[in-house]
Amino acid sequence: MEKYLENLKNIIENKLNEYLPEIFPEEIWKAVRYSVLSEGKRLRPILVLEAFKICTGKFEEALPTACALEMIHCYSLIHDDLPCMDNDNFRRGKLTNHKVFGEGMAVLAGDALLSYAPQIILQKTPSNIPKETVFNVLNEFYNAIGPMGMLGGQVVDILSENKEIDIPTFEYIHTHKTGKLFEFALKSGAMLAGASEKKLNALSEYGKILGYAFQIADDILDEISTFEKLGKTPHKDAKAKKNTHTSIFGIENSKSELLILCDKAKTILKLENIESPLLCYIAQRLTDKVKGE
Ligand code: GRG
Repeated sequence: MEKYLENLKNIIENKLNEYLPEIFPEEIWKAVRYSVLSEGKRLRPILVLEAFKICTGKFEEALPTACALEMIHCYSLIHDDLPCMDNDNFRRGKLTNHKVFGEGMAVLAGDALLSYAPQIILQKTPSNIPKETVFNVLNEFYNAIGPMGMLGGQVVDILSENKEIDIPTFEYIHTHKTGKLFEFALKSGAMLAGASEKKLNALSEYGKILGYAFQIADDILDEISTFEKLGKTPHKDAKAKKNTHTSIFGIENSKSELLILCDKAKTILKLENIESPLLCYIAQRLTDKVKGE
């Protein structure tokens, strides 16, 4: 399975390289390429491809949407690392974008990705996918990344710093800031494939739960892991007095919740007869990763 994941990762990275030009003004593309082509797991685009593959047996036609989603993820990382947000010096084992290119260029690199990613979906999705489907995917894309989605989660996260928050607010932050991109990954793959409503809903639900579980795992790893393994500075959440799953529920409860969510994600697939060793493996690996620390 790891070999299969590595192969998908290479395919995505080659496409990202192809989609990101090195043209005038060179400095912006240099900054964009620095972050996008750095060593990420490419989990979100892999999920787009897998959802499409579950429904059609192939994945190539979903590559533009998969790459666009990775570009949005990279924009969020670049902006999140800025001094006005999380103020991080390292990401993916390298200096953050603003540390290399300056704050102004890092803001613009994020903006460039935000405006360029939807064009990739529009321009590169093969013409055998109906235009109406592409339109609907784009609509979901904007829902997932904007004020109804990831950006909304980030807003509430910032407003909640150094404050005690209730559980619904905490869940809103996690399900939006992190969860919405995961949900979109599965949903868009299914939509592009013309999946039945039942299958689409089941895959979206898996994505939603996996996204929440992923953030819990990230919170746990921030407490217990190291710079070498994370590629970024650990223990930052506690220092910034952030509301994390572990700070609210305690590390052992977070670990139990993670297990429950990953089992739930796998059960959803089983109930809908969705055969995907990869989706089961991804949910399983998330829990194993935390156990292995
Ligand atoms: C700037 C609008 C805006 C939003 C920023 C999502 C987000 C909000 C910021 C990203 C930073 C962050 C800590 C997000 C939580 C999700 C998360 C754990 C991201 C890291 O994802 P990985 O582990 O990273 O998939 P790689 O590097 O492997 O791609």
